[in-house]
Amino acid sequence: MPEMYRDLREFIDLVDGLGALRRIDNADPMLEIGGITEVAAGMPECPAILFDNIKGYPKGFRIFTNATVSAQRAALALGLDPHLRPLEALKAWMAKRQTLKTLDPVVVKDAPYLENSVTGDDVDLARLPAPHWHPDDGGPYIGSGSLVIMGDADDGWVNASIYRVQVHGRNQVTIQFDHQGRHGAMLSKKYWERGKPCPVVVVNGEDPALFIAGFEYLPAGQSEYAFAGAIKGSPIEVHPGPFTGLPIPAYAESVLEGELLPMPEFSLLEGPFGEFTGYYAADKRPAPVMNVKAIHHRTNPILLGSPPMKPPRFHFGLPFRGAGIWQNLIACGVTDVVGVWQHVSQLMTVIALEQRYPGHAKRAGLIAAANSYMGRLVVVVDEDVDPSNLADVMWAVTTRSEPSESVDIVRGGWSSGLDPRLTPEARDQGLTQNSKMIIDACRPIGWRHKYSKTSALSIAETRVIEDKWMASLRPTANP
Ligand SMILES: Cc1cc2nc3c(=O)[nH]c(=O)nc-3n(C[C@H](O)[C@H](O)[C@H](O)COP(=O)(O)O)c2cc1C
Ligand SMILES: [Mn+2]
Repeated sequence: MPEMYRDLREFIDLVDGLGALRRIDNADPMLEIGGITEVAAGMPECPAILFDNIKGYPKGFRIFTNATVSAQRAALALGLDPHLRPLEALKAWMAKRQTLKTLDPVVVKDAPYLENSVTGDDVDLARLPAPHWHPDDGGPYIGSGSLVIMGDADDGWVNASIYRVQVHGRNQVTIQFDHQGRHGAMLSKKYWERGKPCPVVVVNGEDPALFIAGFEYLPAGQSEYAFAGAIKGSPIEVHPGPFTGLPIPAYAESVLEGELLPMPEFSLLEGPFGEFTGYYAADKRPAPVMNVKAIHHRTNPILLGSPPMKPPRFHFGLPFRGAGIWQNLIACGVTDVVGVWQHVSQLMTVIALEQRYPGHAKRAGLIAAANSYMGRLVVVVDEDVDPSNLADVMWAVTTRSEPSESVDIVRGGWSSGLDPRLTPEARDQGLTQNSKMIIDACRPIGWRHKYSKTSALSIAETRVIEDKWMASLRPTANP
């Protein structure tokens, strides 16, 4: 079992130990931190960055970005061996996720997040750095990878998910729900219908297991804390917030406590904010307002920043939603799947399988198309092609598919309002659907045994060569 971190600080130490951390001083939260983060995420080694001495802020008030953007660090965050190859890491996660046992959080007395507190009139969000991430964003966002905590007005359910949080002055922020099915939207509505504001906590600088849990589609009633505890193999330690009483991760770096005011009576114009597609999806729109009643932070707090960026850069270097599709295929009885991957920030899904019967590849492609959120492209390849390697996938597309025979288009599939290719009319009517192209890039099942033999090394042969000779090929081989 690889080392497990207690909090964000320990995770950063582990990243440093892997040689994947860069430290940057004197960057400007106005566009520079966002720009550096995006450029770094596009580099082959995709380093994580710890910003300190941020322009306009005292030393020690730090921002950490690209936390889990590489496959290696996504594996590390999941408690998997960071040296696994990406597809093996995703497979290990798929297997771990299938048997995950949730672990309820435990309440502890000590809470480092309370080391420094201000309340009432002393609350001033200018204390904490909040970057302006992309040029046309509507303002600074303290919450790009922050966790938003809310409880059910009647029972003990506590929800903890990632929603973006824009700063609007000394003591107000907005929280943005993509749609009314978000648990945060449902829980706040329940308070509002009773004429009450909804107690809410924004956790900045949570540990990466909480960040991953906050992105998972968990059923209503289930706590992301319990899922994060299962990832870590030990319960999340929480301590009730002095203002809200909501359980807050004890080792959170910084915390905003307050109330979310009822819509539509109260609102502020939110956004726009660059999305993970690499585009803006909407103009400024009304969003619910949180009155911040208290700010707590550890000494020298670290903000976990995770801005959406132009693809293929994505918050998570392992395509977690691809692991979900892999599980869907297994659940449907599709056998012989050797791998599933997603490229272009989830917008393209690839399945590799060993074809056993006519229709096998199409069956897998249709299931993946049905479950590919926003994606327009599904490719099915043979077992000798590594689905996580886009060059290999395109080699298969260009040498094994015949466009006049191998392409199907399914209309009216699952997309969202973030899709830049919705027509203006469809967008106005809320018709957020797109079509999906399925490319069968497998050798044709009927004559696959007569197909030209490949001259390429197989995946296994490649591994043997790598294990024996890779050291000689590295730049450090010839001193
Ligand atoms: C970095 C990041 C930012 C996100 N921003 C938002 C957001 O602003 N609004 C939103 O509704 N969902 C956002 N999401 C997606 C939700 O966190 C995700 O769908 C989650 O499963 C929702 O949880 P819930 O079912 O408890 O509402 C974001 C996810 C990530 C990883
Ligand atoms: Mn939830």
